Amino acid sequence: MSSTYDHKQIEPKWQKHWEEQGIFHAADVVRGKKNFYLLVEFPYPSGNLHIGHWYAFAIPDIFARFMRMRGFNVLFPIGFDAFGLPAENAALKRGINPRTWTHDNIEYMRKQLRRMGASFDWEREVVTCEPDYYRWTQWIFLQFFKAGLAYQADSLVNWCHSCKTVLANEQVIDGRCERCESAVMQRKMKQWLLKIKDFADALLHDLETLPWPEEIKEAQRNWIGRSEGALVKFPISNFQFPNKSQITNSNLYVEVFTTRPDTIFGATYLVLAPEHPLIENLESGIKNLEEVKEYIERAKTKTEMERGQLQKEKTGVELAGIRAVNPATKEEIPIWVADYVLMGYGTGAIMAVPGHDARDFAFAQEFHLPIRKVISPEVGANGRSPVQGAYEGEGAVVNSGKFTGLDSQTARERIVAWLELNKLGKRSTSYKLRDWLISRQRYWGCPIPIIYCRRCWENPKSKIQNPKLVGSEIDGVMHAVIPVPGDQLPVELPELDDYKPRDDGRSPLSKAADWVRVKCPQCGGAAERETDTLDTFIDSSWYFLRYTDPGNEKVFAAQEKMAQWMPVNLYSGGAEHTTMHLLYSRFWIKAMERLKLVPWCEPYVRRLNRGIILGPDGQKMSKSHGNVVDPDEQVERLGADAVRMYLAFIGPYATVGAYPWSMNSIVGVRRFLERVWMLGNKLKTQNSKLKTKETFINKYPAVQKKRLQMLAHQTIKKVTEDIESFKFNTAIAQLMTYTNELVKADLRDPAMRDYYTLLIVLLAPFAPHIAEELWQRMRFAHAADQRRSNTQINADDSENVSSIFKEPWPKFDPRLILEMKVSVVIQINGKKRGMVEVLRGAGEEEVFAAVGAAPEIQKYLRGITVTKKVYVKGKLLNIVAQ
Ligand code: ANZ
Ligand code: ZN
Repeated sequence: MSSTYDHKQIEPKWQKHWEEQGIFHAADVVRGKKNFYLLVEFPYPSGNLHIGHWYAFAIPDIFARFMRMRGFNVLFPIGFDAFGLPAENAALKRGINPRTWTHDNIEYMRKQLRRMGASFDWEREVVTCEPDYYRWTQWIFLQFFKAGLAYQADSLVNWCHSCKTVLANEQVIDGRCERCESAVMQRKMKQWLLKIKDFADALLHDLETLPWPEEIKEAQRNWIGRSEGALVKFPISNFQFPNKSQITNSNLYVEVFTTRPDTIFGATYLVLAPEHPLIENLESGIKNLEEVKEYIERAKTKTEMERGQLQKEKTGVELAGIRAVNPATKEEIPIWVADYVLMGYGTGAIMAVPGHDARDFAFAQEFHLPIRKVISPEVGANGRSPVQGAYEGEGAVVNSGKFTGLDSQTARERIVAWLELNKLGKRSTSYKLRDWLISRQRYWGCPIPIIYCRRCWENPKSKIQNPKLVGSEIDGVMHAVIPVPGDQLPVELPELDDYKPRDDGRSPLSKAADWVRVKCPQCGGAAERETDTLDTFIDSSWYFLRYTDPGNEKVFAAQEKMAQWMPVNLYSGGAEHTTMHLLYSRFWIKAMERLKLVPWCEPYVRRLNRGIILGPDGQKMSKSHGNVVDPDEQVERLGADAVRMYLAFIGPYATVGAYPWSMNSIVGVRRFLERVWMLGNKLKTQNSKLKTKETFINKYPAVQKKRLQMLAHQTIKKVTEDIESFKFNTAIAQLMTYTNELVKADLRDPAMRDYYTLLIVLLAPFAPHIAEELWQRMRFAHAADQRRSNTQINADDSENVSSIFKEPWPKFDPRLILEMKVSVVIQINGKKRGMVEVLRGAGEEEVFAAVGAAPEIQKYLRGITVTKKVYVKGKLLNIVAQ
């Protein structure tokens, strides 16, 4: 047996062993064990694992292994989120079939993932582009459709003229196409949507029950963006029309949404979004129609993001000849069209109160519109002071008729009551959240299982048979929208010669004429398939259910199987998924729950967002910066264990930080593993030299023995608690301290073997391969010793316990833990910034790691680079940084 640490030899060996033994396969039920479902966001099969993947998978693996050793039956699955644009782009660029491209990438990544030594249950792998998976994606979609939760509507989409394609929001960078950089236009197209807005209140309400980090919850709240306010009607009083009073009493009005009805007396003009349908109705009365139309055309070139920005210069055009009446002041006010008002929010129209809204103020100044002050910051002020900017706060109501003198909150209530009484308005809630646009004019996605039949629409009987039958216009002709029957699922993606979207924006699937033409499942006549595919966020909205029952061909997952594992105990992923993926999948499960397809209304109990790993230069890793660290190279040189352990050491995992990669530090971690290895070697030789008890006792004072015992128990406690709270970095620091003490101790002590075994067991979740190797060697050495001393060894023992990961996690004895901590003063550039608690005898590394776990000190290091550290043992660490 070789006595040098050779990761190239041991890592593949144990990976093979674990897989052959099926050690990480999760049975649904294990007697006497609780189930624990640890989910990581499954990767997109881009074709090559980068350091980010390692951070995403190898670090949660620490927790998976730890939980197993603690006696849980752990499900730690993996799969591939395999539909999406890059496959299609590769197909377009290099002429490869997207399916081939995806499968090749998956194949390669499976190998890479295995080399990571993560304890995935490969038997449950889920791949979303496989028909046996997307069959159920289609099936669930159809349940939503039948329940009215999926519908079609004309929607604005981002359109790139030169690529002739619809772009996802994330493909639009600063208003330009991510690929060809030409300006993106907004274009109206018929799209499929899901009614996520119906669930906005439930999504907000249930968020409060989740023990998630507050910043994630806050981000979701903001995304949903619930605002309470009122809808108010402003009648149009166009004196161009013959009879003014008739018009005023007609139902021609502009309805606005406002959160500040208390400011209605200050509404000096109205603003419509350029897409507002009323503009078309008013055309005959608009004197400057040409100018208005031009403005509306120009607005199409801007994305909503740009339009909504406060700093943006204000543009707009008045609807000359048309005016509205402010129902509170009875004054006639102008109506403008401006792109800072968005069609998708509220009613797409606002009452502008330039005295109290910053954007309205900027606009009014630009176009010399009247600004009237109706709220005064101090209660009792007269409101006649000159206007300087917009006052957006609460205060005393002024210049507001019978409401003058009230405080703004009370006025808000009274004015809404008055509006309701006069049928001019009503209380209302608006949400920033839009219904989820799910159709994509793309090839590489899950086909939408819908068939359009003209005959069924035109046949009067079909509406009698199915009163809920919906129609859809295709090229000016109405068709019945018919779901593909369950026994005809999946609707498989056809092969194509050309994956490019069509010039008219329609999906490339529409080119597969034979596939599009289909017999109507209802009337048997000639019908055609929907050619759009589903947003890939749908594929990832339920994959975690499929992991519980991946092979099922009868249902998406059996209720009993889901009941064993769901809801997910812990979901670890990237901060970039805080709003979209997490919100979409929460909605998806709520919709399934409404349809009684699942019994719970939240999919994930706990959520953890990790940070990111930067290049060695502190910049985001990217090919153009030349700072990309290739994990395969690192594994080759230093081993998977060193890479994993270094990433665990780099910073607290549950904090969304950005950690620069350091070559020195990973080498430091590797040295630590070598030290652990060498200690094992020394221990073996020392043990065999040990002859009598007497010689040992003489050389090894009892005090020191006691100290080591305390440290051992302290270490169990610290490592256990730190892993539980995802502070893997400080757990590792503790293991380093412990190892240092073991190296210094008298190796001839028979107890040393136990202390060393403890080290290996505690190390196992972090560096599983080396730990397994050392542990197996100890076992054999132990067995050999026992044989030498003629003790009978249990033959079963060596067969059953075939892995360190079947060992129980050690327990500590609190009585043996004396206060062994010291407080070290931390200075940064000579200034005291706080204290950290470390174990007596801790080295500079451990103290510095403790600083990393102390945000109140860490914040002083943000943005500066540590150049030097001066450590006075157990007392002071001075960090020199620039
Ligand atoms: C009058 C007013 C007076 C407003 C005032 C604000 C302050 P939040 O809080 O984000 O919900 N608004 C309404 N619909 C809009 C749209 N489609 N595009 C752009 N702005 C819109 O914002 C609600 C406020 O945003 C509404 O209340 C409205 O302006 C504006 F002192 O009405 B407010
Ligand atoms: Zn039909």
